[in-house]
Amino acid sequence: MKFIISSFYLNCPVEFQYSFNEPASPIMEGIINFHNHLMVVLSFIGVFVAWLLINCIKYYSEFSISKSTQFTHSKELEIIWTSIPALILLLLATPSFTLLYSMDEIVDPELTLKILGHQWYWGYEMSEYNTCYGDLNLQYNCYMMVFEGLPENKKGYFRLLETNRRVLLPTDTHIRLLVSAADVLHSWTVPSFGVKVDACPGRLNQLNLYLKRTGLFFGQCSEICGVNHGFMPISVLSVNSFQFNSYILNRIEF
Ligand SMILES: [Cu+2]
Repeated sequence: MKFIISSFYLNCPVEFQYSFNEPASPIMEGIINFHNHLMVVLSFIGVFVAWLLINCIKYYSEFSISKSTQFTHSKELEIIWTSIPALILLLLATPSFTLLYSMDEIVDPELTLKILGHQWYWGYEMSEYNTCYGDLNLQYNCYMMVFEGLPENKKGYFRLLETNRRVLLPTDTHIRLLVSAADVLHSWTVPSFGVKVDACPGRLNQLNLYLKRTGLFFGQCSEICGVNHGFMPISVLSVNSFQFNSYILNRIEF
């Protein structure tokens, strides 16, 4: 069973895209807000520095000696140009660290998804259901589907982003991601979730994920891992928790 809805286009990269994908988690909303906040400050600094530079060229060049000969040093100016940037950095550090530490916050998770990076596909496992319901096959690998392998009507499918099976996740649920790798370094990344977590062999990385809306989300391995690094995409389908449970228990795969 495959979902094709045009609004899913919001969650994957599109041609000439110059902004972020639509956020699906509070973390990504925080990242976008911080980015917007940062860009305002950045614009003011950019304009101010350009203005300073132009003025310096204009008034302090070797040809306009009248002003530059009289000006050698200024203690006041040095205090100002040290303290103001320090103050700006301090102002930016506060929201930055707040966001950074909120990402590390682990809320008591209801569900754990184990992610294992391989050369060159992703392996997934969800053990909670296995212990409750025995033979549910919730350990699977996701390989990229080559364009030729996509269903007859290719409309709505994304080249180099589709996988043979999609990772099913519930919305409004605290999910724990446990990420590791079997061979070399990989990185499990989904831009709409604001998630980029390194998969290191011999090491387990933990991350909290909370999805706010349903949708089909795409991501790619983001740590160079070999020749097929660009061909191990991630596709996640999020549905509400009621649907999630019924799909899992009825063994419906996406
Ligand atoms: Cu890779």
